[in-house]
Amino acid sequence: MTEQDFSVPLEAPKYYRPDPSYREQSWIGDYEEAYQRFIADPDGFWRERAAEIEWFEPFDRVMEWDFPYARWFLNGKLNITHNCLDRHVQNGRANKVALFWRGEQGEEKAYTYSQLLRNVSAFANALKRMGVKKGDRVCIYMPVVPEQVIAMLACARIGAVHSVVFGGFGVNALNQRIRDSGSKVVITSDVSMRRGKEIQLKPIVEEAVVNAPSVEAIIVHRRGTPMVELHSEIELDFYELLERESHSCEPEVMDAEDPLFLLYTSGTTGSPKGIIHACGGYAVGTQYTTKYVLDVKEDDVYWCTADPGWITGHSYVVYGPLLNGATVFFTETTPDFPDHGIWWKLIRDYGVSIFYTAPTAIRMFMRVGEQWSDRYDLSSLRVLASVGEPLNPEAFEWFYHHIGRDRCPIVDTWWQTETGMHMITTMVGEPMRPGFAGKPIPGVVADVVDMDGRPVEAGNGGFLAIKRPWPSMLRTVYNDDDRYRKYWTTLDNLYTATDLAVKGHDGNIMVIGRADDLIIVAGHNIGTAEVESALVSHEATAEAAVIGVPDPVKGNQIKAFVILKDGYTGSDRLKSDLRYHVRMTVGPIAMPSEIEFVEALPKTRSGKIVRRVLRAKELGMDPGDTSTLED
Ligand code: 6R9
Repeated sequence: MTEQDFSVPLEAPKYYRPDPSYREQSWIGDYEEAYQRFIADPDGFWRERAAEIEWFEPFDRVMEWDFPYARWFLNGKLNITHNCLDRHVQNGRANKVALFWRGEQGEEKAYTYSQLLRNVSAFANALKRMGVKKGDRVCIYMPVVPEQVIAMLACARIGAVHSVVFGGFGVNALNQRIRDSGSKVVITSDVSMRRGKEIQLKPIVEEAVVNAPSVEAIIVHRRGTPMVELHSEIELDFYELLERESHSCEPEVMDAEDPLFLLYTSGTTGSPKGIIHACGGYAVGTQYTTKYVLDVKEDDVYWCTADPGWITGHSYVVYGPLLNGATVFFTETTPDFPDHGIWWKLIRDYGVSIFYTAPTAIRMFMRVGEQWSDRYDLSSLRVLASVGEPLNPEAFEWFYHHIGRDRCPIVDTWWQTETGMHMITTMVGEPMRPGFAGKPIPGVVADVVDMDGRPVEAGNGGFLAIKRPWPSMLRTVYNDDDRYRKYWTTLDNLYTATDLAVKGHDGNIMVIGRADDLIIVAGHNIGTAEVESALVSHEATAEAAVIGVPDPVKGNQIKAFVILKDGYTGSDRLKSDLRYHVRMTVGPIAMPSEIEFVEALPKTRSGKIVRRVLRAKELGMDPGDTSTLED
């Protein structure tokens, strides 16, 4: 890739500036100052962050770097659940609500910190009694219910390594993950709820364990009506187990480098990778970023819409907020059921003050129109945040005006399953530039580099790379250390997962998307996200995906799939409008040669468009494994 392949739009950058009170009252304060303090003494910076959690035994060194392996907080001993639960119970938060949960049918549950601790301890005792020991893998395959969080924390309490599999995956995906991890126990629910219907999970588990000899028991959280029967010898009831146990369980003393969990990434090619995170570094990284990036305060009601089955749910529904003693709201409710106003109603009803969601959800709300959110008083909101995909400027503006009501900062957080915590963002209180995620957070050294790992000039594009280890980085890929090493060897000793990005003249970074989402047209590299963003900025477009289709002259040409907003109908006239619009926004080289209007786009369950499937369909090829896609 040459440095001229990307360019920042030529117009003067547009910034949104939060009220100065945000910066004054934020945990981070002045970003530049905080960043310089980190650069002056990186180990000292992380030592201070590590002092914000409790250690059973202090560590004797902050970090040891033996390329490409880093060890953090050496010989420190801790348990993350002591920090998520006991510590708060002992320090005046015993009766503070830790979890507010709301089901699809309107049912509600709340757990105070002391109630959550008692449940986690009892379930941890049950796992122990079944013979689950430190280091054993436990697969958790559940819907978004409090029992899922209890199961995760109970594993962490006794040092078992949880492997959460998103409850929307099918038999093959689940089987592959159970076998790769060698899970000893599978914890599931009989059903999950989706738009008023019960989806049976238990039959999926039954099939997925058939050729998984490591599985000794299946624990079923029974919630459907009528109550499902437990058949085989190895099936046990979640609450029967929990209720006969004592409510106190000493946390296992974990070394900082012991594995905390593994989580499989939704790779676009190859088998899924089991990303391993370590106890100490992950606790420090998620505690730090939840506090300083999302600016969580004592009285906040915090809602992150991710499923705990993804890394965002691990770090920013479960561990990060609980490490900070926050009140977490979460729900099984999809954003369109019973209608498109439900999320805004929940924000109003629970007084949510920090709201963290994904661009795909925001674009869906844009598509149905702001009449749904306009109905609700959203004045409790203080901070908005986004993750998962580039937040294109149109989605930024919509989120800012219609949800934040021109008042709340938007924190667009770039990070990955592999990074465990936020890496690049615009800190609360700093000027926001739509389309740009922002700058590396204090603690992170990142840059946009060329193929040889050399920083590109401002205004140019390249690979997003991390130059210094960080505490919550992945430690390896389970059973596949070669794939771990590849993260560090692709770009000459820097970490990359080949996201493409552009470095702005103001130091802000615009993330374009994964390099495999790149189309080369007549020798020019064109990021699919750039073209899609242009299409979405047209008034008629709700969502768009583009792919490369082979062309004898140009190598590739661009084909676009477009979902129109309600009220627009596809016509040839509109097609040429859209092509002209892309030509004017990105340039003639990015102009799609073909546009097809569609009703839906293939997406992963976490909302990422899977262009590979569109491409395969277009070219009449086998789309490969589609078991991980949305219906
Ligand atoms: C946290 C998460 C990681 C990939 C990442 C990038 C994309 C995530 C983004 C973003 C632009 C953001 N991504 N956040 N792109 N702006 N704010 O999503 O983890 O599921 O592992 O995906 O998602 O391409 O490399 P994960």
